[in-house]
Amino acid sequence: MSMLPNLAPIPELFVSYDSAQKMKVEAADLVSHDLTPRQICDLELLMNGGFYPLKGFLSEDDYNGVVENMRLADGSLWPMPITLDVGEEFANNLEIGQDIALRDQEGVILATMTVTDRWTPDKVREAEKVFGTNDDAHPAVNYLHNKAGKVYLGGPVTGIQQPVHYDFRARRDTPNELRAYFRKVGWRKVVAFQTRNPLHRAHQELTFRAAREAQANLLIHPVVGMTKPGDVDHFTRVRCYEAVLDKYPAATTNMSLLNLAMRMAGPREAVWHGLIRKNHGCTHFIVGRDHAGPGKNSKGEDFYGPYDAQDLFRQHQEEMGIEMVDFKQMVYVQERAQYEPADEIEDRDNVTILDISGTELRRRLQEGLEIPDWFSFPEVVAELRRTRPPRSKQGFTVFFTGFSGSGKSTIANALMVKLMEMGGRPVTLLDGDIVRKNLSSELGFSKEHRDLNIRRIGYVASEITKNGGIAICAPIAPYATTRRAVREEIESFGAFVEVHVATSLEECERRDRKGLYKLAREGKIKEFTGISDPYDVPEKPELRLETESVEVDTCAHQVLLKLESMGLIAAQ
Ligand code: PPS
Repeated sequence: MSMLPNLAPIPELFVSYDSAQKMKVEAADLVSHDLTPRQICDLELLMNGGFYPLKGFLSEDDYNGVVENMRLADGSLWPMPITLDVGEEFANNLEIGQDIALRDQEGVILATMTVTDRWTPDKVREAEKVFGTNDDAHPAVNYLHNKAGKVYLGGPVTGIQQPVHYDFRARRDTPNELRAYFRKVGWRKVVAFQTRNPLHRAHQELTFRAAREAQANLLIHPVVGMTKPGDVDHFTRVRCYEAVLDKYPAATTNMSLLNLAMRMAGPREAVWHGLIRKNHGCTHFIVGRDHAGPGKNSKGEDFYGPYDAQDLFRQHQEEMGIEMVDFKQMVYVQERAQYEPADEIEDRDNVTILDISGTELRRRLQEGLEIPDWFSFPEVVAELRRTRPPRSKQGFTVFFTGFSGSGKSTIANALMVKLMEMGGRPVTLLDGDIVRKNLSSELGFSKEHRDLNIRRIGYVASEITKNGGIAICAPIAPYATTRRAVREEIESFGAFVEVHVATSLEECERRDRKGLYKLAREGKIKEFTGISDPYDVPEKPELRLETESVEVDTCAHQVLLKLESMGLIAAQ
């Protein structure tokens, strides 16, 4: 990677204002690609120099080099494939050399791209090389296999305008804006702190110490693009960060928001984060334990070793031109009423060391329990409590799945009236048949239509959950990947309780309450679940209901008990 003189402007991909106005008009005639939320984040950092030295979405040669050995075709270090994934049909209708318009989700043209490359990637290889796994429990592997388009397009990008952000505008800076700011205030050394979580006292202490050790100023540089599913939303986090900023000595520290779509790729992600911060004019970068870790794999194990990210960063830091400050884990020593680095406490046996894990913090927030002053700042706790009221006051979704005639609707109805009897939150039933009548009347039973149907249900349920209500869904929902996508959408707002109504196919067919199984066996209904169409049995539902020779009332009660054990409703 070529080195830029410190704090000189970094090359951007934008054209001048006048050319942009002209291009906007001309680009209206081009074939358009509507960017996904992740692609919008990538495009923003491509255009503003955050992803320097990239000049566009990766070409096939660059992609192969990045996947295999973290290098572009010209040898520059770059650890993360930045690719434009599209559907096969769209890709097949393009000519190589053709310009396309890249639009945001409202249709605004942000850039054009000359398509120089089109290829079908080997996604299994990409996942293995970049993320070290093909386990779908890894968010980026799941994205690659289940969300990203089949074909990649590569080529140089010409920037017309930045994606528009209406929130926290004053806190968003391009690399050149930050570079100019550092020049203006005379910050020669800057330590960047990457985060996707709220900051508590331990973080404040460690960032402060990191800056002091490096004799540098501090830039809190949180990610507000896409983070890990289930994270605290960025609106809440930014309000929390604002409160913590006041705790640093005046004029030593600043905060800027980064619209990055994280991949949670651990070691490779750390190197990527370092390059991005170098581009933003920083000289040092804090890398902690399990940096950008994706959580546990499907066997309950960590994807990466806790210090793999630090090791990989260390190997490349000279070439990158940004120095790592390794994270000291800070713990609270009660007798001395202060935070200290865990590895520097010599009188360990004679002092009381206190810590609260992320899981424990979530539990305390969920249950409305005390969060001590030594752990966080009162302003931060107040913000978190505002956004995350105790579980018994949050919205949630109960998602029944099972064969036609398994008893989903009947149990869902019984559950609905029991919840309404208890009161407190509005309850909406999204039963399979009702939805097909009101929301999805044009849809049939192909895989594509079933997915669309379930995604619509998921969307409505997520809105209900977000706004504090209870959504009860009762479709067949035969595909595990679609159910998982809905779970992810809903879990960012509240609990998702999957209930597998496990009535056997034989029993459903024996009951045949609507006479549909008979018709399906006679071939008069095609693509019938269980007969001529697949059903993925849920592997780990929150609850599995056996319905044979069990009363409906008992089944509904079992769901209530589950909800109670999850803290979603008060004890019966
Ligand atoms: S899906 O797969 O989740 O979109 O299905 P869903 O919307 O729940 O609709 C299922 C109801 O439609 C009737 N029906 C069929 N089911 C499965 N396969 C085929 N081909 C089919 N054709 C019609 C059936 O009565 C289902 O009702 P339930 O309530 O599940 O018994």
